[in-house]
Amino acid sequence: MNIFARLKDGLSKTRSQITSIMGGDGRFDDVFFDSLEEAMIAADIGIELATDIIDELKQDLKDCRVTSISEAYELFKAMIVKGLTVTSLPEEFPPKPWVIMVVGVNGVGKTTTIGKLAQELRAKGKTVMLGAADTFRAGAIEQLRIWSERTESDFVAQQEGADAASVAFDAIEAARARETDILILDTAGRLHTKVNLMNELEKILRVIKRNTPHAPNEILLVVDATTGQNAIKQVQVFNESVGLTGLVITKLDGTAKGGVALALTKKFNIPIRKIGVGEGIEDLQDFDPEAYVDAMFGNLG
Ligand SMILES: Nc1nc2c(ncn2[C@@H]2O[C@H](COP(=O)(O)OP(=O)(O)O)[C@@H](O)[C@H]2O)c(=O)[nH]1
Ligand SMILES: [Mg+2]
Repeated sequence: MNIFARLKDGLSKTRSQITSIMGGDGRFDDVFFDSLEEAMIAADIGIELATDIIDELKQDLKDCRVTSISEAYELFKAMIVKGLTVTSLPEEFPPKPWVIMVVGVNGVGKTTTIGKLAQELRAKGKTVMLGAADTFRAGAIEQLRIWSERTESDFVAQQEGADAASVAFDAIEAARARETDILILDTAGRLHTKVNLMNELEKILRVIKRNTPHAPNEILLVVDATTGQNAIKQVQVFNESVGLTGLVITKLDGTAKGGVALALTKKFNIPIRKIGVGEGIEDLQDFDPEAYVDAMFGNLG
């Protein structure tokens, strides 16, 4: 199954709801608007945003004198696309290394995303190093090491329980010495408390910045699409602590909850850099708002 098909598959529930509403007999009545709103809320767009979208749609229908459902459908989708700010990962520039720090709570797919990203960058001919600054579990270090082998990337780690900031420091030094193009740092998602976790991330940041003022160039938060509205809380907390430059939304395969991409963009205006649509090495995509909105909201044709 190709990547777009997999994304569509996950979002099929929302899509069939919306197409059946939009394929109705064409009256813009309360039933129409209510069912559209419900379908959006079921897709995890969030009540606030769904209500805003409906209000804006009602206004647009009036302003544009739209009378047919098919025109309303296009208007609706264009409105959604417009609301999605996206920019792909910037091309790296000197001095080397370009440093990407990856953060997020446990289990969202950080390490897997790093592996996929390394693969993509290697395929573009870049040299990549992975730094295992998630020192919380030996398993986490080993998992990243395996990805480094699969992607023929360099690997820097210390033992389980080591100071994460010290690993980050070593990795940056090694990447500079080897003139590596891109260093990607994995980080922990679970310490004993949220305060500990944020302190650790802030310390990593301080150590990186002191050593290499241009870094990190990117701080990506990975969020799991299936966690729903809880993702909003995660973005808020990590953004306050470390200042995010981009989001990666994972597990969009096999979820009907794709609306979270919209909810996050609307609330934080942090660009979605990548989306994850499976566990495999090739299952990382650029976020294409039009393709995404088509996958989520369908087509009548
Ligand atoms: N279906 C699916 N599974 C994913 C995706 N990304 C990661 N996973 C799985 O999620 C689980 C946790 O991933 P991991 O990278 O270890 O998360 P971490 O704790 O944030 O580093 C693993 O079983 C991954 O294979 C995705 O896009 N789709
Ligand atoms: Mg991990």
